[in-house]
Amino acid sequence: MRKINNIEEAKIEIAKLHNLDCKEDDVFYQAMEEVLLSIFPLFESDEMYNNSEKNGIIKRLITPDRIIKFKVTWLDDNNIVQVNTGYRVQFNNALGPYKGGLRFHPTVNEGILKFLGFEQILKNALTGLPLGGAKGGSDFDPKGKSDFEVMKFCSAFMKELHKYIGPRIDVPAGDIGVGGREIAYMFGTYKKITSSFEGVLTGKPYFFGGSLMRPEATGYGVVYFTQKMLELEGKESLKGKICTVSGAGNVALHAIEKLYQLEAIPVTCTDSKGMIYDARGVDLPLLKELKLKRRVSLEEYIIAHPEAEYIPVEKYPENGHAVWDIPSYGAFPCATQNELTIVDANNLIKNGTVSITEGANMPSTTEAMHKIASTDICFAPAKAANAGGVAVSGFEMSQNASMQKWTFEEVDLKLKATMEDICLNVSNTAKEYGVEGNYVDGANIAGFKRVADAMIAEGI
Ligand code: NDP
Ligand code: 2IT
Repeated sequence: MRKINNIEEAKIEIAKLHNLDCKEDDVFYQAMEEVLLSIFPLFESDEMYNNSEKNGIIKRLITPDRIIKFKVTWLDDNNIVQVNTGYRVQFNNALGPYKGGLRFHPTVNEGILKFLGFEQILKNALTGLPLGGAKGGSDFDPKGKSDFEVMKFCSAFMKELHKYIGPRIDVPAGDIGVGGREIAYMFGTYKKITSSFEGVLTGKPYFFGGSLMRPEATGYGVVYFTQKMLELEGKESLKGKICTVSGAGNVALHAIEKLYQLEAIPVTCTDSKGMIYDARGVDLPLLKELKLKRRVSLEEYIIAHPEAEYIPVEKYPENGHAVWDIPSYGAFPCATQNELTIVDANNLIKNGTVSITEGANMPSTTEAMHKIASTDICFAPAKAANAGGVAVSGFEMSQNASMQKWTFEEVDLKLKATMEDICLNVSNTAKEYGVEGNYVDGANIAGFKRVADAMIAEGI
């Protein structure tokens, strides 16, 4: 197998092989480039993928099946008509129905959803479940909206989206800005329009079709993956260790919860306005109250805990984030894309961090990832480490289809086994392709092979 000597060389080879259709500075390019660099050795070593010129496998993989874009009009509490844009990127269904979350955030655009949809294809492949890849959402900002406004928006959004989804076609779920409340409103509207009670969305509340443990699944899975990776790499477990976490939403808070259950000490969390550093360990019940119930800024944490530190975004280091300069054994970026920069990577290295696990989708910049890859830090990439959320979504689909309800313990056992299997598969694949310990390449190669094999077998 021919080794890539440097990234520039690989980029030139990839560009020669495939006429890539996107700009170098967007997030979709970033996600795609990372995957293509990882899988490049396959084109050198494997007869089937070698033929990629002929079977067009890369071009087919990086081109979404379809991008649906629609207008969403809704009435705010002042009876003013508001207009947002809705999207669903149905990327690839070689392995199963399109599957992936919906993001409601003012920054949402086609490029972000293409990057998320692309990542989702390989992530879903890694779970071993029959799931294709998709992503969707809207530039609607749920912040500061009343509950009634959120309901009206969700209902208007589903009035369009319902035309394109179905339990065997495309099954959306949550992501940033979309949790149980939003999924329930969308499910209610889908049911009214179609008169059909079916598993068309996952992440539903438990009392009408949701799976136990879906809210916890991504965060718990991130920690299960980390424990297994540390074990495989011969490092000490998380027990008794200081950990830093970013984000204060669904993924971050449940990662913190699992860290406490394993007797680690999570000392930070962040939101879009700033960071909390509580050296004794963050107060999880208070965080849940502030972020999941009251939906207010983290700044209120210090009203209850004046001895903790609050650092607003304006005081972060230039091009960096204060959270990644707090010394820790394990770091868990769980907020959003590109929240861990080269400045942050240098701080994590300087402070002797042992593991970095991506809970968010693509939280590390390309530069940061390359820097970390040149050290012996154990690095768990998002598409492997945060796959627990979509795995339990898959379990929810199974429960809905068979009209069954699994217990919390049953789902937890299956989640843990799934995360450990993914970790082993990724680690073994890395070994097989001569990049032992490189979980980024291992995840990209293992995910790609599963999807590519199905695409080639299914024909064009
Ligand atoms: P939530 O909406 O529950 O929480 C997001 C958190 O990140 C909030 O604390 C939010 O701050 C913060 N945040 C969002 N955008 C930014 C930004 N631009 N800058 C700084 N902070 C920001 O989302 P989730 O926890 O569900 O998602 C977090 C990450 O995990 C995303 O990358 C998502 O794609 C990924 N993910 C989610 C899964 C799931 O099952 N939910 C599954 C796999 C991955 P604030 O409170 O101020 O808004
Ligand atoms: O990024 C993700 O994996 C998710 N937002 C969850 C997708 C899902 O379908 O559960």
